[in-house]
Amino acid sequence: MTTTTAAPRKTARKATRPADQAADAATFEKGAAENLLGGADFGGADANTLRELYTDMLFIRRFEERTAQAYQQAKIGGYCHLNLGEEATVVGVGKAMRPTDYLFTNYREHGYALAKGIEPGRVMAELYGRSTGTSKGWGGSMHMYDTATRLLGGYAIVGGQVPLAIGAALAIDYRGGDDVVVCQMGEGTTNIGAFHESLNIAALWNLPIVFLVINNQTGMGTTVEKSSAEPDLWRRASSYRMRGERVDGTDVLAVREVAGDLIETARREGKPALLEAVSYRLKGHSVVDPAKYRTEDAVSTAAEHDPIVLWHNRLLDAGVLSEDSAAAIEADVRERVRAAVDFADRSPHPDPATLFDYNYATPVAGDSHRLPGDPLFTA
Ligand SMILES: Cc1ncc(C[n+]2csc(CCOP(=O)(O)OP(=O)(O)O)c2C)c(N)n1
Ligand SMILES: [Mg+2]
Repeated sequence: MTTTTAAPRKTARKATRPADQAADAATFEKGAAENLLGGADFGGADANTLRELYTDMLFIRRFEERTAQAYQQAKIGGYCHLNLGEEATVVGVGKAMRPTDYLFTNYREHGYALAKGIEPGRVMAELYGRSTGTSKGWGGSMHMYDTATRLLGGYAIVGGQVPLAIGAALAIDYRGGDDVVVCQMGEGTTNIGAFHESLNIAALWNLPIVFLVINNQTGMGTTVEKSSAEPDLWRRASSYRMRGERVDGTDVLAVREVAGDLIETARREGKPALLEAVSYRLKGHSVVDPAKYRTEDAVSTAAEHDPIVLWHNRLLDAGVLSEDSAAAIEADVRERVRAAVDFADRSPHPDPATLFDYNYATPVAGDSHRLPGDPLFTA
């Protein structure tokens, strides 16, 4: 059932299982064509589900656009990375997970926090650095965390989440549970040592984890071809005799299907897997990046792969969405985003006295509570 293409493409579906990985590019092409959903074939999903996927993606889009605006108004501080262009992957993976499954992400995680079911007001409040936020306002954009929905962060250090995620998978296995860990990261992250060490351990120990590589084809300003000797990232799985798949990350239904397959296999058989989701970053690396290093071609290619425009048009063509129902969804989404911003704006700032409360889980002797300007040594 699994197929792939050698290069990112609109209709990419599934990559290969390890046994298939020697197959040549022609076989991949043929397989990809056979797996086209095409026309009005939505793999059996009903119209309400298809509209819900649209609504959820649009919500993340408008939330992120509003976030960029709030950042420019200096309501949000620190670094701020958006999921613009990756909404289909975020929503598709979110739908494929059980609520009790754990999610680790990099710093580009606002959409994942929403997809995991965290109240949008709390996500925006964290961005605003308010005490009602997911991390009580001390984490900000890159450090959202919520035990209730099992979002275990939000990591600013590239790849910081990867070894921690296999630790969580080991804990699940050790306790005999049937939850799964999804560990999201960017394609640039697949070149760090901890990525390879983690895949190796996960495969050796049969840990229930899916490594989700968001191939937005850029790490800050560096293209995947310039940073990865093997830019077909799903192939990295074969080094660890792990199942590797590639999916069109701009197709929400395809992502839901392939991610669901890998997550359920991990749950059932305790087998790790790697999923490469190919998408296009619609804007710069972070809100402050004007992305001047991009060619006009790259900008227009990204716009052509806007997952929301594609899904909107597909649903319109299939009669699942009308101009009126799309407008109603738009109005509802904008109202919910407005309410989230309002909640954040009305929420209090954290009490400075709590600044050092979350440095360590347990008291640590000599833990410095020094603030800038305080003397190094107290008399
Ligand atoms: C250990 C470490 N090195 C460098 C950085 C600076 N940095 C932040 S994001 C980034 C690029 C990561 O690209 P990718 O993994 O593709 O993720 P994307 O931003 O595209 O989601 C780098 C080098 C960092 N945060 N941490
Ligand atoms: Mg990237």
